[in-house]
Amino acid sequence: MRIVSGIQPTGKPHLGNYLGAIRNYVRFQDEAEAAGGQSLYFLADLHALSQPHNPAELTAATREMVATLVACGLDPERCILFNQAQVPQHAELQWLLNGTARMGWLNRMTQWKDKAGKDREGQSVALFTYPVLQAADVLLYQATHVPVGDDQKQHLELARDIAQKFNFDFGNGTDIFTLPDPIIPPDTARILSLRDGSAKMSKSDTSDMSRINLIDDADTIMQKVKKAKSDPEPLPSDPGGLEGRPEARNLVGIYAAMAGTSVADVLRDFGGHGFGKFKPALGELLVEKLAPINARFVELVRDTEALDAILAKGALKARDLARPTLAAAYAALGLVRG
Ligand code: AQP
Repeated sequence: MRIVSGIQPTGKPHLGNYLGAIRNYVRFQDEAEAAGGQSLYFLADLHALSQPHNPAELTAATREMVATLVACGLDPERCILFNQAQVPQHAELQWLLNGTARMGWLNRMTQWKDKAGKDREGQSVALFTYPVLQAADVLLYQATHVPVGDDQKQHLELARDIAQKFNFDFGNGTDIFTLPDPIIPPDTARILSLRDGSAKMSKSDTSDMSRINLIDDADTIMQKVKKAKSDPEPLPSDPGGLEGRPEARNLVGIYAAMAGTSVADVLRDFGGHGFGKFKPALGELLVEKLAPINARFVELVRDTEALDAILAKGALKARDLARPTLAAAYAALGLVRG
């Protein structure tokens, strides 16, 4: 079992990242260890270059993201935690895979279409080739499983297509790359924006009110939940009644996920009550569950040297693991190296 996944150090990590991905990172750190495997988690700082960015903010956000991941339960002694920029093999393998990935495949990516919108000509090349770097990120380590939220499912399918074509074209009967399987949490694969029931909660949303940041203080969390978009109807008594009510379903789903219970159980307690009663309960639950993460983050983020040391140590291990696969890819392509 080799688990690999990444998160962009852009903006502040939020509840969607936590429930869709980070919580699974922690779970699979434990499972991989128990199975005698390994887990690798990286900060996708190279991916951050696909959008206009401020260099000083990227540096600060990278350290904040390490602190957040450790505060959420990743243990750098038990998993490999690093940033792409310190492992040049990611960018190298991307270039090798650029020869295999097809323009048509990339053109079909919904994230590219959504982010580029009508201005395709004005986008960076990096935004277009983003999924090829993402394929390199996981194929480089022969990942078997990749914990991600729903929005990354299509990119992972593309990584499998690239791996399959590369193996077929250049493998000479052997598999250079393992085909990775996504691990998508069944109930929290897509946490929605608090302001718009048709959009996912996202770091890049211009409104901070659209998301609960993992390091928001108690007052801010209560305020954001209170202002979250809902509807005037009371909550139903069973999950079927949430049909066609995306905001209500989202808030109830968040409650269930954070309480470690089912949507049906939450509705058993709150069915028939309006949001005037449900929202304060949800706010308090979030404050209670996020308080330890918040406290640990505040402690960790002060020590930038310790955070940099975590990344340097992780990068050393990642570079070692990446070497054989990259060498095999170079050789398969017939590239001569000394
Ligand atoms: N709303 C979400 N619900 C469930 N999972 C989510 N993920 C992201 N948003 C949700 C998962 O978190 C991991 C890291 O993804 P990311 O760094 O791309 O985070 P983001 O919030 O999506 O960041 P951006 O910069 O705001 O990107 P866009 O603009 O694409 O939304 C991934 O596993 C992701 O699935």
